Amino acid sequence: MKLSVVSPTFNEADNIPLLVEQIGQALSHIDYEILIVDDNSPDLTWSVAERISLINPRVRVVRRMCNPGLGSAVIDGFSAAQGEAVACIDADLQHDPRILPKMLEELYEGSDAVVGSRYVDGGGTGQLYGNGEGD
Ligand SMILES: Nc1nc2c(ncn2[C@@H]2O[C@H](COP(=O)(O)OP(=O)(O)OP(=O)(O)O)[C@@H](O)[C@H]2O)c(=O)[nH]1
Ligand SMILES: [Mg+2]
Repeated sequence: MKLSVVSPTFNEADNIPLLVEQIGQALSHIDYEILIVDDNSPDLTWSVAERISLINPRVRVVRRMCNPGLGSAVIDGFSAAQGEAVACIDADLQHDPRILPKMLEELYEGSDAVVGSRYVDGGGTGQLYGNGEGD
């Protein structure tokens, strides 16, 4: 099952290279694509992502020029996704991509949707990659 990881972005230029690297490490044994859905960020997040996409075919960029917003960016990403499974991850490094394989496993086992949360058993706000304020 191919996994499409959608990441909505606004002014995340500094985080994109690390995000792509961390997702790549987490999904090294999984077929996946990353869709960066950017609302024409003034810090040129879309440009950073496009440059990465030139050397990493797993990365695709959706640059949106109108009707910005987090919710619609995720929906657009899911619409453009080519995987059989879709995931959404913040680009600010507050979500740990290392739980993605476990989430995918849950889908394999029959779940329709899987949610990561600091409030469930085993969840937390550990200082794994980001600033410890994970959702
Ligand atoms: N495309 C798009 N992405 C957005 C927009 N607003 C926020 N994002 C992205 O959505 C993700 C979550 O945004 P955050 O502002 O970190 O939201 P949050 O994690 O709930 O809030 P914080 O606790 O402040 O970090 C990040 O990857 C943002 O770059 C938007 O208007 N358009
Ligand atoms: Mg955040």
